[in-house]
Amino acid sequence: MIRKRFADGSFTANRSGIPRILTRSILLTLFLISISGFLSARAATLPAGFAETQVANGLPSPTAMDFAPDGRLFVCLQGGNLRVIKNGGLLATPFLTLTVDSSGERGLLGVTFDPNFASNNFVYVYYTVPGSPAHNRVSRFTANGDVALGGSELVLLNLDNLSSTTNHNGCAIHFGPDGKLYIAVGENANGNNSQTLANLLGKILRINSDGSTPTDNPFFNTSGARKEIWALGLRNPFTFAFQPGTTRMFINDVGQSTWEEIDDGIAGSNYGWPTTEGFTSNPMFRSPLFEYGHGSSSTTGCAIVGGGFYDPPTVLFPASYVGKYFFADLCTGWIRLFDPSNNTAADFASGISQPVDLKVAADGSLYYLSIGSSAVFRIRATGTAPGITSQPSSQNVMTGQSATFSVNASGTTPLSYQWQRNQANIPGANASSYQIMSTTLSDNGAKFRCVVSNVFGNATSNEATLTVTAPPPMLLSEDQNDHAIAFDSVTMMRDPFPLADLFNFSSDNRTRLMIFGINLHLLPNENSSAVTARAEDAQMNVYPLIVEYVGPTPNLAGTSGVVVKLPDNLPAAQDIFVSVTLRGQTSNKVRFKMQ
Ligand SMILES: [Ca+2]
Repeated sequence: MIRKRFADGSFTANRSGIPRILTRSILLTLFLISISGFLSARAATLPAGFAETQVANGLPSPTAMDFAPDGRLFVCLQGGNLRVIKNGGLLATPFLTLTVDSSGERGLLGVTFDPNFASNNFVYVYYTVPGSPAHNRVSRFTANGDVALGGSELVLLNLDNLSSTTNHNGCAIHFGPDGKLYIAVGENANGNNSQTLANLLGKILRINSDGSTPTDNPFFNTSGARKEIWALGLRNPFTFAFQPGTTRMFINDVGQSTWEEIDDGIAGSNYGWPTTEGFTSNPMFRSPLFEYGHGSSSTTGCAIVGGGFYDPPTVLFPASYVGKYFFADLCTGWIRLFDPSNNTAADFASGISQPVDLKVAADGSLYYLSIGSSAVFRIRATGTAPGITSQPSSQNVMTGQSATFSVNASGTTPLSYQWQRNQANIPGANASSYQIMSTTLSDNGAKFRCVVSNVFGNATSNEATLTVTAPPPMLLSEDQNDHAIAFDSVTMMRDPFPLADLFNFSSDNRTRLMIFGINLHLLPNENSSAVTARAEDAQMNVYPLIVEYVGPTPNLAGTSGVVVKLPDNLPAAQDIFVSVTLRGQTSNKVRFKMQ
């Protein structure tokens, strides 16, 4: 229905959208496929946590669909039948059977419902009226239950006569938040139509629901302009959508041979066709918000179809989908998701056989209409947010040892992990386990937790506490005994260790002593006052020692020197035992003797 037409006109389409020139060979192929069963609906490829079901099939050459406010789904068939899917089943009797011209891309092409449908039962359709010449028309019918009331047609707008060219009819119709009926019209494969205000082709039109023209239309007072015109410069705006709850409108304009466009629907805009296609810096034209090129990849295609903002009354999909815009490509069979906040698009579904329309349902599921499957499908979210199944455990380690925290979580994959330390993200800590290779006292007391996420939500683990304990300080003694290794002067260095003469103290015998130990490293916020020292004599009398200095020993990695001032009353000529205490842990005792 929306196939490209090349300049030489040799590439027209038949009613199934298959180029007529190719019909004979394709028909044979389809016959062979059909008898082998492959023509039955194939499943789309969906992200993890999504599933689809076929809602109805047996819908030949479908063109568009829309939900009635009561939840019934109406499907336009190109041949003129408007079918109804109600309570999950396709009703046998069409709502309406129109006599249409269904050659090429013509036919019954659009349907929508009055904002006050619940009280007035008005249904609006867009179809091609047969004749010489033919023309497209927007009419209103009145529903009587599941069928149209006989004789209820009210013709709202007859569009300009068509040429003999049967493609680019546009066709989407929707009510805007202003209660006006917007109509997307193709340019009948004549680009000149898009730029003239003298006809309605290649435009977005805006009319009142009774067919009259709103006086605030942008060209209402423009001499020579058709007053229904709301925007121009479009090629084949096959689908468009309003964002629920806003005035935002996106128009999908099918491109010729290079770019497919998502255009920002703004009154009075000129979208540039046929002067430009895709992004433009020409100030005369409104450049698209998004374009994608032609091709057969997961991000390219040939005809943009189906627009739907994910803003349903009931949100079924992950919250990250809200406010984004689904669109599809007829030829490459994918549905992608456009993010209006940054004008980028992401993959969603693929492997669909010629999608032609899509709609977000009130229950939050996504429906799409497939020409290739002659069917309607419903995509729903089945995924689950993460749940923590195994919490990280608190760890007790000595300084220098490693510590590992681990979490396990349920939920739809892929799961992503972010470890936090004291509730701040740790850069790069994005696995299910987090390890500190060598703990230090600065890690003591830190709390670790993990936030596990997927598209359906996130879960935060309990906090685990890391307790790091330093080994107790130990004073160095001579090999095989407890005689202190010590200097009796801070300024005097002796060599080799251990001291050759344990009793060779300074001349006053009351000066300073430098003893050596390990596990006496001070933290950045500590100074020598963190270390206390004491001496005991043989009678168990205790002598507090004044600690004057604690610091690393030059050229002897891992050891610390502690300078203490000896008190005057320390007895001579007997063994004195000295010990040090750091952070509540007291060292061994080492002995020395004053002469
Ligand atoms: Ca354009």
